[in-house]
Amino acid sequence: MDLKEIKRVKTITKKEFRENFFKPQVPVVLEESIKDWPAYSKWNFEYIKDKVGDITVPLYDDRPVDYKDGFNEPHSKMKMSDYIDLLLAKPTKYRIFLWNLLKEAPVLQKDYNYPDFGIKLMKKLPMLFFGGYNSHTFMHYDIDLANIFHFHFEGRKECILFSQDQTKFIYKVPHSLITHESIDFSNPDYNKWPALKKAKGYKTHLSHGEVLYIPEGYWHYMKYVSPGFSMSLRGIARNPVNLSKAIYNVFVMRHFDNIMRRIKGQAWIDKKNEKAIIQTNRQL
Ligand SMILES: O=C(O)CCC(=O)C(=O)O
Ligand SMILES: [Fe+2]
Repeated sequence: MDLKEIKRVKTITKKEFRENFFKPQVPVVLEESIKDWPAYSKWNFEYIKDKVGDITVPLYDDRPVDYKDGFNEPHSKMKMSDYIDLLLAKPTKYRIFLWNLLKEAPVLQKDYNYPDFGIKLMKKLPMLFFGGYNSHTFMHYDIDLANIFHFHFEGRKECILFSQDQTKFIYKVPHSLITHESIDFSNPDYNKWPALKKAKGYKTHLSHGEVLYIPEGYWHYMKYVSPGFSMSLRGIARNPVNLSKAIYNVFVMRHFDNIMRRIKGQAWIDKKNEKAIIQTNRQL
């Protein structure tokens, strides 16, 4: 993989953001754009425990997709305070994924705002993500192919991104939003996954208070180098091709995949994984 370091700036104006990053759809890290948020100084594990420790949270690990699971169905549940204690005590694969802050933890709302980077953000979908030492979020793109602003708190996180035009090289699983789940994007085995050598993407490491702009529909893989959490805010996809893919994913793909899991069971999942390899190796 040819991974370029993502460009970093301290702060940015609306105009600079639109011209240099949003219009050309290039990722960027904003190092000091949320220093005025209460969250910047307050958000750490102790604070989250204190504010929302009693809430039960859905947890995901990195087990392979199983036909018995629904699309994005959680693998376990725990009280937030117990989960944070676990994160701090030892490595765990359990992650919180796409936890809607507005619905589940509205007291945290007063700690951030919707920054004006020159694109409209969806106010109903502030999402939180947590992970333990060395855990990772599989390489995926979001179902709505949104523009994502990913605000990171606590610890360090490794991020690898690919635009949609790299899809042919990264072993996408058909009828899904993920790549083949056996690939370790932090340290890929090119003998097993030779097409990855052709993939061109981006990488960075995020620290507390940094914001990563992920252009619309970009593939993203995140690895928690140390325990931490992040919040994502999103702006609707503007490119008509991305917008139509988003509509297809939400209204067709997701339901079709669920139906096929019910009818064909594990054979459906195995077949898709096999196809990911055959179709991608054709690029060689
Ligand atoms: O950081 C994570 O665990 C995943 C983040 C993500 O997928 C997103 O912001 O869309
Ligand atoms: Fe995502």
